[in-house]
Amino acid sequence: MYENEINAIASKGSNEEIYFGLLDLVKKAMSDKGRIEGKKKLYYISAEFLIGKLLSNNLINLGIYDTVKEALKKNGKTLAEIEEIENEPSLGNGGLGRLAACFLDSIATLGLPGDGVGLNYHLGLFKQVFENNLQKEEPNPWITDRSWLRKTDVSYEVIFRNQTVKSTMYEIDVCGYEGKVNTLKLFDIDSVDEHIVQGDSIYFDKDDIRKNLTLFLYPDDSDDKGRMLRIYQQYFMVSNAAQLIIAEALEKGSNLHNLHEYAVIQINDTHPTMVIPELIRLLNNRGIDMDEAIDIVSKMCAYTNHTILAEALEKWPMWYMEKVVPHLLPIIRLLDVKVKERFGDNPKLRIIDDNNMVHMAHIDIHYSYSVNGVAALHTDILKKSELKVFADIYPNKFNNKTNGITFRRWLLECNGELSDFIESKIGAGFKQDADELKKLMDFKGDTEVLNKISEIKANRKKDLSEYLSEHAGVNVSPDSIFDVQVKRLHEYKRQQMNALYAIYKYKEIKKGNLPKRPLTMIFGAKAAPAYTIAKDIIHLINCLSELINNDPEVSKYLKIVMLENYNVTYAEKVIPAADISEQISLASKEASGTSNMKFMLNGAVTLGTEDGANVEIHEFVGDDNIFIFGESSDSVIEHYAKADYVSEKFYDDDELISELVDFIISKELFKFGNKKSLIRLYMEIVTKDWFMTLLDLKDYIKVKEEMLDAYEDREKWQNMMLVNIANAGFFSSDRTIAQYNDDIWHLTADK
Ligand code: 26W
Repeated sequence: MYENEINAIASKGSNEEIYFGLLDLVKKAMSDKGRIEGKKKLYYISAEFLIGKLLSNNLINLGIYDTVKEALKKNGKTLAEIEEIENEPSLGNGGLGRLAACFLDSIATLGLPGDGVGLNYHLGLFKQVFENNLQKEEPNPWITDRSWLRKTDVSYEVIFRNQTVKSTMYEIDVCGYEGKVNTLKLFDIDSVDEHIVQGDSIYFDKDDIRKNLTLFLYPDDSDDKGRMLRIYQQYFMVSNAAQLIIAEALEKGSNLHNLHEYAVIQINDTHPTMVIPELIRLLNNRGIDMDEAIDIVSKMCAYTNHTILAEALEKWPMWYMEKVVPHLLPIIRLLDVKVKERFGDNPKLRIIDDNNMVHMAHIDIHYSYSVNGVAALHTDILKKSELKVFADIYPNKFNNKTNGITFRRWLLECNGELSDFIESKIGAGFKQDADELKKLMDFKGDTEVLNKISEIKANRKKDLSEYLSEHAGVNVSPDSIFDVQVKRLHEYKRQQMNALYAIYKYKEIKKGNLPKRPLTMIFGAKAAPAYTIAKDIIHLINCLSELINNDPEVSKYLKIVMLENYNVTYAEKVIPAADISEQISLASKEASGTSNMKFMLNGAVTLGTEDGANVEIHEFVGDDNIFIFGESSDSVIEHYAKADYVSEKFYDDDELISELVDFIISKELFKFGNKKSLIRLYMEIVTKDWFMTLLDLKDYIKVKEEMLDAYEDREKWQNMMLVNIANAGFFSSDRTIAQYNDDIWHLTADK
């Protein structure tokens, strides 16, 4: 299909001409496919959609990827160099945003009518640059004149306390794998002005909503103005969503009393919560009485919880909402009163607490018909502890939907060689039915297959090494073990524990205890701009990297790489090249994790705690094909309950621990670093360590050493790789979405 057009485009002179030629062709091809239609439609509302670059993904889903690659090859080009032209939109932080993108792919692939709804942030989250080993945030513009974004003439009025703004809706087509098309709808206002941003920083005047509303994702919320702007953004997002939902349903013949037969809303974390009172308000304005409006909306909404960290469960002061969206307050108060009428005045169940804070998750739980966690352990913890009071009164609302990833991007696209090899062994069926990967288990012990898998891994490691030497100015040996931790920076994810391991290894090498094989430790992480300790951890890793990589005695055996501005594009290069997948969060804190699934699918072996989806990965691959360490979630939860974890005791009582932690404030490291930052981090670990790094540190070192030894038994390791790939099928987002649809959405497409 499209062969003549593709050949003509591929023979154009410049990469730019080729890229834009393909862009136009793909957009046309997608419009030829037609939309997925159905009476009832899903609206997946999310503050984040971390969609990554789209060219390759769209080519794969349209079935013209190989044709394009061939045509380019004939002209001496590669798709990778053409795709360099495309900007990656940074419309998310990490897991939650990337999950939303994987879900859109699977929803379209399963042929279900469902659109994403979010915001068109002009400058994204931020672009991370390192200066003096410190993280600096710069704007990350991504919108260009010709792109995947399509301006529509859909526009709504959104009412704030002191002004009314007009929105503009943009669309990006989302093509299913060999399927039809849904859309991602991103709302914006025309008056946004990127010039109000000060130079190369992320600072801007937070007062002028018309100019700043959709500038950045999560603008700094360390002051009232920043937090207020978030409420402006959230309300803008959901008011547009609500008006869109009503307009589309009316067009399909709804009388609004039956709106729930036309629309279902998945609320992605608490950020879109205000869609509940907003929809109630709009229905009420159209003549539906309050009780009925509440009933209709409750039958339309389903809520996904992505974290049990208290600081992420949003609570907004009433007076903020009063200032931004006063018209929602009567409804929120009414929702609160109704809770009291039904369940008595239980402070744990209330929407508005004694301090006049509005608990967004409580609105979601009371007024949605489904509440789900994102991995078995996470949902269990929600039901048994964090949200127990709610699970007791609404036992049937709670359900689990273990996260998944799209295999189109995370195997077919990022590791075509592995995908092709798998196909040559078990056929192409796994592309539609990921469970078929199980057939690979027949090849356990088959030397030819194992060697090939290992050779493909070596190829990805070479690719990454070349990329890093060209783009990051660092040389790493593809023969070393690639040990990778890439994820948002947060203390609970414990990048600091991995950094303490680097210190351990450095000291061992200095002592003459040389490893059997060199180790390359790769990190990638952005820290939230106002999260000081997270930035200190980045600083530590950068300082260690400078110290170790420039020490001729040590760098033969150990290298530390901190990727600058880790994003989806980087992930696609790093994950296929990994030998070790670091999933070392404090048990009970990582809701699911999704990079753990991507690593597994690409034949890396997990080094992890029994946390999030690691638990399910462990169950699938068995004890022999994963390296587990650390205290269980039950005992961690007990430590918190009893408040009996004292990091200082671990520091005082254990010589190795204190030696490693002390290195953070050593003269060696001060040479490369900022003393204030390193001392602050040191103090945090010794006197606070809220996420219990020192609790698991020694077990972590022990198991990591065992893992490095295991790598030397090449055949055993290769079998582990195979078992991991073969058992990754469950973690396809096609499975996750099929479960959402069977249990929650109940969508069917028109034939
Ligand atoms: C209130 C602002 C805010 C915004 C975003 C707080 C926290 C966030 C996180 C970035 C949310 C997030 O990404 N959670 C992750 O969601 C993934 C998908 O379900 C899970 O796999 C991760 O475990 C979870 O941390």
